[in-house]
Amino acid sequence: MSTRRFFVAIALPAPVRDALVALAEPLPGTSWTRPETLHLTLRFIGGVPEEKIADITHHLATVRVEPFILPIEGVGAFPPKGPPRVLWSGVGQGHPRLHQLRQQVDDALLASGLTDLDVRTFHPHVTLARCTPTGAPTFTRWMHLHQQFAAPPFRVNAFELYASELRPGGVVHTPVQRFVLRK
Ligand code: 2AM
Repeated sequence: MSTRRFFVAIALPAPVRDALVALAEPLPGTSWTRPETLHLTLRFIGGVPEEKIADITHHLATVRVEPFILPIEGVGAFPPKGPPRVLWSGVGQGHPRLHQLRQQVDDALLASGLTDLDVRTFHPHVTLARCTPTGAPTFTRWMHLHQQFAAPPFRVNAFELYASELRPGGVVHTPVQRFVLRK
């Protein structure tokens, strides 16, 4: 039985992706996200059987959140201390509709029967790069250089369910279904 991995995310419009791509530079041990796969994950689902997807999309379609404006800004690293594994850009404080959206997505997934959602705090971010733990001073310089970064704010009109597959050329994200935001 095929079990692709799935996740729910906000797709980023081209001007935001362009601004994020401009943060990339050759850094030791660092692999930058391909522009077409930049996204803001709302919830990683993981591997589920394909026959479960209809139920998941049925429940995700019940989400009711008004469209909202989201500025992607600032940069940081996971973990916040020690050698970075991930470089990201975030969303700053606030943005209650983003958190409302995440909560409703979780509620929908739970209602569809998924029980093992990760309980860690939601840190909304766009993963820009993954790093092997080398060159810490270089990352400090990069983060300092871009701490005032701000992508053009954009209107979140929808969210998407994606399938993620590891192919020989790297990870491929395929949109499965788009859910338009509405009250
Ligand atoms: P992130 O890069 O924004 O942290 C699809 O794999 C997306 O789901 C990834 O880009 C990742 O988002 C997120 N994700 C969260 N937990 C994950 C996990 N355990 N394995 C893979 N991806 C995960």
